[in-house]
Amino acid sequence: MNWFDRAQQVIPGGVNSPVRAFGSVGGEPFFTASAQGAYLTDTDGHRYLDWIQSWGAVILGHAQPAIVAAVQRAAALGTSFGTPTAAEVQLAESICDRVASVDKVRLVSSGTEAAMTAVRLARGATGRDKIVKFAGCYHGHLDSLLVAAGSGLATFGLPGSAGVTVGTVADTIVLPYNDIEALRSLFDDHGSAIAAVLVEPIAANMGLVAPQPGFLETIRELCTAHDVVCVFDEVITGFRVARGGAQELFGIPADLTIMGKVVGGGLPLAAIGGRRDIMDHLAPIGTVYQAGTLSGNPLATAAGLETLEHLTDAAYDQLGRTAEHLADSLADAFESGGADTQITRAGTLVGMFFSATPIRNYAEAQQADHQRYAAWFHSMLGAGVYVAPSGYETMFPGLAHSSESIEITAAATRDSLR
Ligand code: KE4
Repeated sequence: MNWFDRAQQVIPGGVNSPVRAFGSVGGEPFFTASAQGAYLTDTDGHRYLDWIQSWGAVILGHAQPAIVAAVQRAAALGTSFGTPTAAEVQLAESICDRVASVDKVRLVSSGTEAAMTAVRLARGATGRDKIVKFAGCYHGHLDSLLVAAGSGLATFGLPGSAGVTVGTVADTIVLPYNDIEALRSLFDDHGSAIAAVLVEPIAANMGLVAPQPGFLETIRELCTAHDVVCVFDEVITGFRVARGGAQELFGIPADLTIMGKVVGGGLPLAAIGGRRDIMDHLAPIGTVYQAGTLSGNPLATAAGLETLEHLTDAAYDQLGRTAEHLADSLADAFESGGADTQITRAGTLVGMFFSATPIRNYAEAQQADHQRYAAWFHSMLGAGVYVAPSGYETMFPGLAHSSESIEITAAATRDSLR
């Protein structure tokens, strides 16, 4: 059965999310039949060592027995009630316990929904309109953040997708990531009109790009000085790069935090959390409307609670060691093959670019050799190793990855370069 041919008859592009179609690297996507630990098995029975782990939504490894059991137990008690449940309270308490800057939490079903809520909430709480984001950062597919990465410094957003109106992005300002000067001059000119600055504290949607020293600190300083809501999008970094996410790793508190992926344990759950004085603007006690039929769903809260239970200090130590070992092994493998690459490790995330020079922002990420990346991707896939089907993504080392996983990956990389 060629599932891709069949899928394209009834699903646009044959996929339910564009990156899955292998458009950036070419070729046809495999269809996964099952997964276990660090491995995916496709409908033809091929096994792949999986460094994507559902784009970071899975961190304990696929089909982790405690997660499966927790979801099975919850399902047997009913799949959705549309009423409050104790598990939602327990998950919100667990998030507040981990992320120091989060006093209150609203659970939703996707990172996009959490980002959309953050934007509306920041505008409602401040009475201001402007939203600042950084080129190359992705916060989900909400209209107001689907803006083109403008050229030059502070550019007012231009629609980044068909169907997004000029008016929708007229209040969105796009800056280059890591550009402290552009940030300062924007605040000098427009500080009092800005509702929020949204940033991925470690950028992982333009490839992996770490914040330069002073970048996040300057965002924090300027937001405080101008009463602007500082929003960290920790959908990828949250509960992954440290127990309390990037905020703990860098020691910089946000005012609002967008969370997702890990906190849902692989089920549809995301969250917006932050300062009580901001969060209390949300309906039903505040005037900023937000809602969701499946928000705080019992299956997802069961998977999220079980996942956080397993993310102990020892787990973070292991994730850190795996990330360091993977980064070092990849660097050695590429160097041995004479390839100019930048291997980035930021917290427990590992990324790579085919580039002779470091990558600090989206414009530079676009200059990396993405054709060479595509060739690497396919030779790795042929060797049974699944890395991101785009050079603008990253690798997600998890608890199911072992030294053997890394040796297999390094050997396949050396072979791909020969
Ligand atoms: P979702 O709406 O896809 O759950 O979350 C959107 C989102 C928000 N913020 C950050 C930092 C994100 O990385 C994402 C989604 N990440 C992509 C992978 N880079 C999801 C993969 C996909 O689009 O299929």
